[in-house]
Amino acid sequence: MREWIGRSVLIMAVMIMLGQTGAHDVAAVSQGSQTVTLDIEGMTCGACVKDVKGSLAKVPGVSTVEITVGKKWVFFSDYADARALVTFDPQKTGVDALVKAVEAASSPLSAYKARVLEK
Ligand SMILES: [Cu+2]
Repeated sequence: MREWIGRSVLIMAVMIMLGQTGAHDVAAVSQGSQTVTLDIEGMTCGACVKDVKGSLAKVPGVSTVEITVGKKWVFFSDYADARALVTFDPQKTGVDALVKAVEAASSPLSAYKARVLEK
């Protein structure tokens, strides 16, 4: 009898866990955010990173912008090897607008270019 109760508790726990994963998937889909990785060209210092990041963050529909730069000799930043991970709402904006926003951050001193790496 005791073993039977233990087993049904276990089955119920598994069912609850499965139910939760299902609900989580639905929530993720209805939220509808998309992530894209852009390869950014033309940045040479931390100020460039700030400019590009700010320009991307200003695009309506963009929720997060994360810029990572490469490493040279272990601790020097390699700005030539940079990427931006952008999360956005595909109903409000698109990859083309993000690429344009990176280019729009260009100044007479530095021209930035973006290329889509992964959607
Ligand atoms: Cu710079």
